[in-house]
Amino acid sequence: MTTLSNLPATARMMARLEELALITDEPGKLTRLYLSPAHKQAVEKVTTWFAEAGLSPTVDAVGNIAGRLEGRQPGLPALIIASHIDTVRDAGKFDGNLGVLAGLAVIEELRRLGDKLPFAIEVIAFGDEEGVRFPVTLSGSRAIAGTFDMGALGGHDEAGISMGEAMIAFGLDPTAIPAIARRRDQMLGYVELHIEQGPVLEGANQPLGVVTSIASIKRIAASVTGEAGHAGTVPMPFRKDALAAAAEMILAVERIARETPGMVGTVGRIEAQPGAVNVIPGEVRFSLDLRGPDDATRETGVERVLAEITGIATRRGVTLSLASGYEEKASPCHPAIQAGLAAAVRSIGYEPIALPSGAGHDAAAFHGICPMGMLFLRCKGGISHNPAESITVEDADIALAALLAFVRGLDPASLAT
Ligand code: HGY
Ligand code: MN
Ligand code: MN
Repeated sequence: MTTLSNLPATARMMARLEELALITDEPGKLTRLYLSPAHKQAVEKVTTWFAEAGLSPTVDAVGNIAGRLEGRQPGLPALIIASHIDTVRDAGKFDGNLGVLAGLAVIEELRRLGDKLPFAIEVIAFGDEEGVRFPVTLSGSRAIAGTFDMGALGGHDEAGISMGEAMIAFGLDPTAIPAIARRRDQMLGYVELHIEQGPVLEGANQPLGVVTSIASIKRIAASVTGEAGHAGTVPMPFRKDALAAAAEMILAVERIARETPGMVGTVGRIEAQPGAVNVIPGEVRFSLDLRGPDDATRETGVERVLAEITGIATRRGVTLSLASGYEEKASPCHPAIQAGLAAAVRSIGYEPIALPSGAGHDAAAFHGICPMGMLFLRCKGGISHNPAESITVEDADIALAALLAFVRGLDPASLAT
């Protein structure tokens, strides 16, 4: 069983993860949103690491960092090993960042071993997987996959800054985005190492999982308009309390998701205006994140939620308006990549657990574009999107060994279908 624990690769990766985790927009917690000052600093740091590894890194028009290790001949189709370096607010240090630095570590090991593969490797650090700042997400991975929607440049953040304006302020040229797309013949496939962000691997007492499919996701921005009023003088029957209405809607989301096998529903953000203790809230905005293991489950669940919250609005005499945001169909992982990852996990002495991903990932942007797959690593308590997110160095070691074994064992012909 070849592990890397006696090699600097794992230790160096863990040290880099700690270093990257210090680059934040919010001192005292890890928050690194797309095109923020912290994202800029992180791009500089990761670009330096890619350059030190001899990857001639470039930063493209959406802020992706791409480095390339040539195969036996220059210009061969590339296996993309990637993930994201943006985070949610008050994030853990491994979500996304682990996949980028593991790709870098694998390339450093290949160079140390002197391996020349029958394909190139591109390691890419995407900057907008979380979609926390702007209404869309997967901006970086979709640009590489050739599916970036230029209309997304008009989406605004909470400060009213559009994505296009933020790109220009970051030093990027949005007009150059279409040129980022890789041609299909340049992409052999896509593989991403990511923490599981759930309890399955821990429950199975196994360090690694092979993802079967990535969740079907729909995000909607909801706003409820009632009537602001005096908290002391408006009798209850006369109220059009936007926050009380939103609260009933949120409980309906929870109930429908609980009743629907495999579905999850989350209201992660809510704001009430005018936000004074003695004023009946007149306006409430909240986020809806609805998911299912397949499109049918998710779409049925979304229909039920929208019907129910519309009914609540009517009954309460408030107005509900909905703005559709990010949507991603379920993305099954390529069988040959699943098989290759499972064989690699077995080759280092572990049992690969096949499991779906409830989380969205950049990998989903490559579904239908090129063969795509994901390797999951166990994380403590399945906790993620939380500063308590953690992995062990032993598991990181095992993940690197598996990813390296996958890459070294990959037959490009197996991905030709
Ligand atoms: O929301 C997600 O599932 C991912 O973490 N962006
Ligand atoms: Mn992630
Ligand atoms: Mn995440």
